[in-house]
Amino acid sequence: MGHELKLVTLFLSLLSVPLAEAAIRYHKWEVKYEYKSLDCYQKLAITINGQTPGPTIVAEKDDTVVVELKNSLLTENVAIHWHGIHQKGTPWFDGTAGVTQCPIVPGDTFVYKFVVDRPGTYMYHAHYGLQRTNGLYGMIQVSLPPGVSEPYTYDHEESILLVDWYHQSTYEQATGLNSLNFVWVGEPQSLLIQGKGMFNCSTLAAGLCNATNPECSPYVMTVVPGKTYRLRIGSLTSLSALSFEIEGHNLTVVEADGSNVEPFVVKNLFIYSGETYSVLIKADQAPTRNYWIVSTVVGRNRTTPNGLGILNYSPNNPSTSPPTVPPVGPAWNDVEPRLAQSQSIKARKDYITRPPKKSDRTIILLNTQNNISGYIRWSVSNVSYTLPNTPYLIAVKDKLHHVFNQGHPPNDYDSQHYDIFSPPENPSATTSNKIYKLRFNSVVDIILQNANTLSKNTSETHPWHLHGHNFWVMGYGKGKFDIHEDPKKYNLVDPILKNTVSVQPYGWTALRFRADNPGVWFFHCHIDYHMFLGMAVVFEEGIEKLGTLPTSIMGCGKAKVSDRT
Ligand SMILES: *[C@@H]1O[C@H](CO)[C@@H](O)[C@H](O)[C@H]1NC(C)=O
Ligand SMILES: *[C@@H]1O[C@H](CO)[C@@H](O)[C@H](O)[C@H]1NC(C)=O
Ligand SMILES: *[C@@H]1O[C@H](CO)[C@@H](O)[C@H](O)[C@H]1NC(C)=O
Ligand SMILES: *[C@@H]1O[C@H](CO)[C@@H](O)[C@H](O)[C@H]1NC(C)=O
Ligand SMILES: *[C@@H]1O[C@H](CO)[C@@H](O)[C@H](O)[C@H]1NC(C)=O
Ligand SMILES: *[C@@H]1O[C@H](CO)[C@@H](O)[C@H](O)[C@H]1NC(C)=O
Ligand SMILES: *[C@@H]1O[C@H](CO)[C@@H](O)[C@H](O)[C@H]1NC(C)=O
Ligand SMILES: [Cu+2]
Repeated sequence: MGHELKLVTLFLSLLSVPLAEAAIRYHKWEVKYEYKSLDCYQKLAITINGQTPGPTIVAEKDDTVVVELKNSLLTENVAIHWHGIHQKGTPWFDGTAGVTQCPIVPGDTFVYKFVVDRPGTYMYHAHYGLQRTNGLYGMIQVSLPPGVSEPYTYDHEESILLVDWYHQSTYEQATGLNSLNFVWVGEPQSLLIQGKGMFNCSTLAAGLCNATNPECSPYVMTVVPGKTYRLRIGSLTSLSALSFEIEGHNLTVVEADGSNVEPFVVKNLFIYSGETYSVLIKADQAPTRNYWIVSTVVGRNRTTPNGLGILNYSPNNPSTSPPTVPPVGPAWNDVEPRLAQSQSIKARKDYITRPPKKSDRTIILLNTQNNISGYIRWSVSNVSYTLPNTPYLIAVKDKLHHVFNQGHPPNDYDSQHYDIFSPPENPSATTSNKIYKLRFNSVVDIILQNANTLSKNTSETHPWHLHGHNFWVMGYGKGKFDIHEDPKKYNLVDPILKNTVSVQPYGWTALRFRADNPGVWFFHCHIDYHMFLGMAVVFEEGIEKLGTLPTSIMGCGKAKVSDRT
């Protein structure tokens, strides 16, 4: 289980004078359902080799990661996405069912093989239906080769994956969301820190919830006084935006989605689903006691109790609860500090990659909800997204034009007249699986324009994640984007390169990226339930540059292996 072979291959590097080595990081995973009591409440969770979160993939820049994945879910397909890994030259291993591959059927083994070409903190997670919500996820740490160092120093590092946790099964959730009698999933029951939480079992009848189950205990991070720690923090929540803090310790933000950040100090880190950060903490507080590690829901009127962990200063002592009342976290509805923190994330001096000064194309994506013949959907510029059952990568490459809607999705909604502060006037959007074709190597601007949902005075926060690329975050604003004035305020000097970014209620966020990665790429809200309800688009670029597709990604819809041999 989880064993790792290091097959070393040598190649001559032009940059470092001697020989550099790139290794193959081999993992053999079995994915299956198991009963777990992660927050004391027993429910089925999806595990990798018995664990959730799954094993952390540790690699060095330019290593090849190989994951041999066996689907032992018995009655469910699976696919795993390598979040933040660009898959240059291997778009078929992006792991997005319906976009880049057919899902892996029960009993089958699928081999993912890709190069991790940039150092940083990344993640992996299921990308099939609502499967991620069941615990199929983990972290990827890509370090620099020996002899090369980060522009900051630390003594130790630790990965912390933050999620929210529901007691209801995803089958019930999916059915409720997809019914004429719409049933919303509500707020999560718990927040887990590195897979651990503490639900208050005394609110439930005895039986399934058992606070003395040894599996259920708070996450503990043990520190040595005086040392500096790099925390690689990732969020894969299904719904919640979070605030993360460690009582009595400031966090120095140094990395975001794999890019070096001009360091800044915060008391609490706001983190949206799909984002990763590295923060430095110094164990410089009184070592005679322990401190709370806290995650808190923000952006929604929370009912979920804070997730609690323990920073343990006494390596030889039991991890006792701190003597204090845990910090309550920031107010859920105060957007200002969240926006301010997003805006303070800039590329680190000496590590700046400047964006092109102009883009070739601008696509405005209006974020709202629609009511399609009684079905509640999220929509993007008046389209609720659906996935075809023949993956796009195969359909586009093989010119199977009949398997998805042809033509262009909207480049804009009616941005002149649309009232973003009111529920949609005509809420009957269309469903479609059309895709955006981007000219290879062109520079594309995306404006995420947030608007009112179907309910009065309501606009939600959405973290958007782009597969296959990083984008520059050009700017954030409030209200309606002004296509003539706002681009003048773009940050052309030191914008950060990220793969996930949030758009705040009634606000906009502008992104720029170069369409230079041949393949078909998902761009979607990283809230699982929003994506499930249509909050997504797909980009295609340079597919003619790709060689033969591997047959292992085929075998569903009209993607038949037999057609190609
Ligand atoms: C757990 O719930 C019970 C019953 O509602 C309540 O009395 C108790 O204070 C709760 N405990 C905590 C730690 O919140
Ligand atoms: C709770 O778990 C403990 C330890 O596993 C066990 O001894 C106890 O019987 C369980 N209680 C219930 C109500 O299941
Ligand atoms: C955290 O930073 C604030 C603002 O810079 C400072 O006032 C405070 O003393 C710092 N706290 C600790 C524990 O270092
Ligand atoms: C948040 O929820 C609480 C409890 O349901 C409610 O009393 C309060 O009015 C809500 N706040 C807002 C701003 O909607
Ligand atoms: C959606 O539309 C149906 C009519 O087709 C209506 O009965 C229902 O109330 C609407 N729901 C919402 C949330 O607007
Ligand atoms: C959205 O689509 C519906 C149905 O096709 C149409 O009636 C409506 O005008 C469209 N709204 C906008 C803002 O484009
Ligand atoms: C929505 O906000 C406006 C302006 O703040 C207010 O006048 C109105 O009463 C609010 N409506 C609801 C349903 O809360
Ligand atoms: Cu969303």
